Amino acid sequence: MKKRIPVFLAILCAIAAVLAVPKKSGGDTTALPDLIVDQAALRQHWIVRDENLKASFCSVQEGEVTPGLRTLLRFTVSTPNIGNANLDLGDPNVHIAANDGLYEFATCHNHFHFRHYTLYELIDPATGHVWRAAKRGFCMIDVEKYQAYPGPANNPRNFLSCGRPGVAGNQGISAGWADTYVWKLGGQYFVLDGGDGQPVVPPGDYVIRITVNPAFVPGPGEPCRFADPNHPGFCHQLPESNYENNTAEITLTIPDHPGRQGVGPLKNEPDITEEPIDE
Ligand SMILES: [Cu+2]
Repeated sequence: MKKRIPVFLAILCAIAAVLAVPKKSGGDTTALPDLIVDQAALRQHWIVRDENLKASFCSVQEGEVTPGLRTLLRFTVSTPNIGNANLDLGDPNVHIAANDGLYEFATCHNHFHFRHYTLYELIDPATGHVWRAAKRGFCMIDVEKYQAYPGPANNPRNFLSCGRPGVAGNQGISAGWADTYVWKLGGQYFVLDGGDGQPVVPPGDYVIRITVNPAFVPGPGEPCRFADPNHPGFCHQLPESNYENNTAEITLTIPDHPGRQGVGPLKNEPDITEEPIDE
């Protein structure tokens, strides 16, 4: 008996240790961001209208849009992080110094942009033709809380600054927070009248498809930062626990003559005289 008690205790301790260790480290290693696209925000915030685009707008310069009266489809994109870890990119200056290809300096915005953060597509379901939007880069920060986040409601806001050369930024999206690009911001539009060199978008039914952290096939010499576990050969720029929930779509009808007041949930919103940019 005297001998068996310590053995029994030792076994208990060993079991407790085995149970405790994976619980702790497992919780750490499985904590990952999970980016989604807020479908409701997209559905509730779009407009087709005629707008006067100034030559001074960054989106006009970056998107190679001919200034003047253009017919646009504007829309809002919000990308919440519903995972159990922050998406933490830190200071873009560090990424630029490391030459890792994640960031570039956007001259017109005077801050750093993440490349290929979100894919904006306008699709003609009849032909499959895809139009691209005017937006060229993204600065990821915590813009607003995501009300439908299933986790704790008191997650702190951590990421607030885009950064520029010599000025440290801190980019990312905290768990429970969303980065939101409202419809008024530079580049949050498709040009429908051919004014950006793409074909004219005729009136009819279309799909807006937004994909955050899209899958891509790396080109020669391009690193595969995070391999997609379900789609061999495809890679992502950012880590996530689930790459299958990264897309949202809405269908809409593009009218023949939207006019200045416009058509869509945001009709009658005031004109944009100076283009706000993402900060
Ligand atoms: Cu910007």
